[in-house]
Amino acid sequence: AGVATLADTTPSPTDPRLRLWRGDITTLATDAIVNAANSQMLGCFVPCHGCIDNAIHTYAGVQLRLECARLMTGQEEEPTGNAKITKAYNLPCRYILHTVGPIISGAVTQANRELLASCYRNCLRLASENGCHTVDFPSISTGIYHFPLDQAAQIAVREITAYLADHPEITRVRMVCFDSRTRAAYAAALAAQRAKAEEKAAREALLERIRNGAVTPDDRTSLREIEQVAFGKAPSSKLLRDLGMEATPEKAHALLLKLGVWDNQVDPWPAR
Ligand code: AR6
Repeated sequence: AGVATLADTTPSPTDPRLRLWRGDITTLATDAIVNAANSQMLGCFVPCHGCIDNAIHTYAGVQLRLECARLMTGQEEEPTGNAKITKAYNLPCRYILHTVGPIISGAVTQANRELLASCYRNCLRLASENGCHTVDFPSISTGIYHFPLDQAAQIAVREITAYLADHPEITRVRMVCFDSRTRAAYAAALAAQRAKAEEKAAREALLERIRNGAVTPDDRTSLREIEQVAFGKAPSSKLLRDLGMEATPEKAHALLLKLGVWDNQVDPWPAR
């Protein structure tokens, strides 16, 4: 009891270093856990409050509040999206990364999304700079700050995956989901990411088969289907050559449309 192993986690289908786990972040022996803080960065002051900031400060001990106060000397507020690092005192992890997520009131704006993304990026950057290999995130901003859970999950999964792709020094990121609703939202975000990755891979493989003149009977069927789409103009001869489809411009045009190389609204062929 009270001990979590990797066997308890669900790996991301696109990068097994990213995992989901349902539980309490203050129990984890890891290099760094992330705190969803407020802009004062001194911890929650509401007794018995259910927020993560309160749990982390309670279990880390009062020394954490003192270190935070020292870090905030001469600084009134921590900007949203930034991150600071402290020791973890009585917690079993080595460090705490404190970040302030965006507060949502009304519709989510692009600025809100970018700030949430930068919370994840800045925490991971700080983790790398401080020699951390394993990092555990809560679902930032989706509690008291009211960021819609599904959108927040997509942003978190996207940012963490993108960071991992360029940073092999981070060997494991765990998304710690406190309740089943949060767990379900992050599982759905991972599934959506996998579907997107599979679609992209399938598209690239089809393009490759066309270039190599190795179109399969299944490809032919889908090509026939898309030939039914009406086209006004023909694609450029260079693109056709690149696709190895010089003889059938309509097919190439239709195929590229289907492959999402351009969308229907945009004229892909400026006057030649
Ligand atoms: N372990 C993991 N996740 C937790 C834990 C825990 N022990 N406790 C809560 N969560 P919130 P916010 C989840 O409200 O929305 C504070 O008062 C929780 O279920 O803690 O970023 C700060 O001082 C939810 O999924 O953070 C700020 O004022 C997620 O953590 C404000 O709350 C975030 O919920 C920050 O709001």
